[in-house]
Amino acid sequence: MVFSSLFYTISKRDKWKEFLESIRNMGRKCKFFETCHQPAVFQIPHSNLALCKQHFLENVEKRVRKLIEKKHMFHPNRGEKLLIAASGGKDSQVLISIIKTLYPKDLDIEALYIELGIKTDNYSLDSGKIAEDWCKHFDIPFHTINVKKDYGINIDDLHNLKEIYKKSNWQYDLQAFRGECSYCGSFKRYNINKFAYERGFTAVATGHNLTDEATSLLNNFLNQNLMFLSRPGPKSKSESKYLVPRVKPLFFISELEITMYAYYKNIPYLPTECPYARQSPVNKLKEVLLEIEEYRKGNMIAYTRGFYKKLQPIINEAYQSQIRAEQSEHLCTQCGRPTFGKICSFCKTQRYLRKQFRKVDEKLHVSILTQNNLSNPS
Ligand code: Q46
Ligand code: ZN
Ligand code: ZN
Repeated sequence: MVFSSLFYTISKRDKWKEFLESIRNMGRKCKFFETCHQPAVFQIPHSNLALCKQHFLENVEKRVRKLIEKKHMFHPNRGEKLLIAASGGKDSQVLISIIKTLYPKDLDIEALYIELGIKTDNYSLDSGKIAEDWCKHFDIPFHTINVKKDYGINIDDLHNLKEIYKKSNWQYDLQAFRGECSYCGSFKRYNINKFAYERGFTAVATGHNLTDEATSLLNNFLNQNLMFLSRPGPKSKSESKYLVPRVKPLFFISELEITMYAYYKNIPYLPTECPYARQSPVNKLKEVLLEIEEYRKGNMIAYTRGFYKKLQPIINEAYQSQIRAEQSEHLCTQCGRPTFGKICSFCKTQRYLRKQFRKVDEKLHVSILTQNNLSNPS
C-alpha cells in the first residue's frame, strides 16, 4: 500500500524526474558514510546532501524539532495539551509519526478529524479510517466532528449546489460561489479552533508543508491579498484569548521529503487526492513552483524563508496595524466565537448557504441536500 501510494503521489504530479534523481543517488555514499557505511537513498532538495535511509529520517526529524523549539510551538513536560488536525493524508500522518518519535511520552496529544462528507472514491470514509487507525497505533485519543451532523451541510452538498447553479444558468449565484475548497477550509478552521478552545488545548498542530505554503504565498502575491500575506508563518501569534495558537511543524519540509519519509517509515496514508482538489486553480501554481524548483534548486525554501524574514514585516507594519486600529474584537452574537463584526464570517456563510439551499428547493422543487451520511469513524 505504501509503495503504491508513493508512486501514485509522484506520478500524479509528474515528479518522476525528482524521484529518479534521488534514486540515482543510490550510487553515492551517505554523507555520514564513516559512521553508517550505507549508500545514499535520498538527496535533500535544497542542500544536495545525499543521505542513507536512517540519516534522511533523522535529518527530517532534526529539522522539525529545530523549528518547534525555535518558534516555541509547544514544550514537553510543561502540562501543555497539543491537538493535531488529522486528515488521513500523508502530511498529517507523517506529522503524527514525527511528533511521537520526538516526544514519545512527555507530551499530551489528541487528534481531531473533520468528516466533510466527500463520497467520491470513498474519500471521507477512507481518510477518517486511516487517521483513526494511525492514532490508535500511537494511543492518541481521536475525535471526529461531522459537519453534516452539526450544520446540515457537507462538501458534497456544496458541490451539488454549484452544479445546480450551472445547470440553471444562475450566473450571479455561480459568481458568488467561492469554491468547494474555500467553504471546506472555513469548516475546518472554525471547528478546529472552536474544539481546541473549548477543550483547553494549548496549541493546534497542522501538517502544512513547504510546497503548500510556498504555493499559497504565490497565490496571495498574485491576488495581492494583503490580509493573507500578513498572516503568520510557522506559528500564529495568539491575538485573541479565544484562539489557540496554531503551529505548523512541517513548514520547511517539502512535499517530496514528506512522501519519502512516509515511504521509508512505512506510514499508511490515503493515496488518493480529494476529488475537489483537481478543480482548485492553486494546483496549477504548485506545478509552476515545482518546475521552477527543477532548475533553481532550493528556490522554494529560500523564497518562503525570505518572505517571512524580510517582506512580511514590511507588509505587517503597513497593513496590520491599520486594520487593528479600525477593528476591535467582539464575540459573535450567534455562536460566541471571536469576530470583528457582530456576526462571525462562519455564521454569515452558513446563513447564506442555507438561504441558497432553500432557494433551490422553492424555485426548482428539488432537494439537493444529501442524506445525513453519518460516516463517523469513531
Ligand atoms: S479536502 Fe477540502 Fe482539501 Fe478537498 S475540498 Fe478542497 S480543501 S481539496 S485539503
Ligand atoms: Zn548514513
Ligand atoms: Zn459565529
